[in-house]
Amino acid sequence: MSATLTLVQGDITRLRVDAIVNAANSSLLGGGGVDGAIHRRGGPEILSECRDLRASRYGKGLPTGHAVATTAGRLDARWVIHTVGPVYSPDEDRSQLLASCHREALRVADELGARTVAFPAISTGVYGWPLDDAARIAVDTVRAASTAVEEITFALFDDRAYEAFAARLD
Ligand code: AR6
Repeated sequence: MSATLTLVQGDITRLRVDAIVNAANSSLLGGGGVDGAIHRRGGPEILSECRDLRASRYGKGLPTGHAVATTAGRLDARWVIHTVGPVYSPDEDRSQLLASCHREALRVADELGARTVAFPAISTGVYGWPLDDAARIAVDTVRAASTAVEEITFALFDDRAYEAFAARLD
């Protein structure tokens, strides 16, 4: 059975879901954008688990397109699933890496037993991915994924992102 897709406009850190996906960077040690918001609102427990991951499985950092879970700290979620989107390049097609972020995040969600998962628009901020194309990749990938997750929510921060994803869901 495939998951129901829902769009909401607003701050992903306000959602009550089993798992919130973070558009992180390889260091796993925080940053700006949605990553900064998740760490700020979720509190220091998340960073502490990220540091443990860097000291163990991910000594060289989390590779682009991969995903790993930590606690969600004080967020209204059980887990944060960190994934690293590709930086957009006009010269090189990195779509498979962006698709992989979505697939891997859902694979980790399945391992955890998460039934409701929220994604931000990965790579569309600092990493520069054009919104329409990112929406196409994100929606098509989660639709095609085989997962036990029942509800996937895309949390879009502003009107432009919301409209790009809404156009893709029609
Ligand atoms: N809730 C939902 N979406 C948000 C929020 C929020 N609270 N805040 C921003 N967005 P970005 P990236 C949107 O830059 O492009 C970080 O520094 C934002 O409007 O957060 O994957 C990391 O540490 C945009 O549409 O992530 C990395 O270094 C989308 O989230 C780097 O940025 C993604 O923007 C990752 O860049």
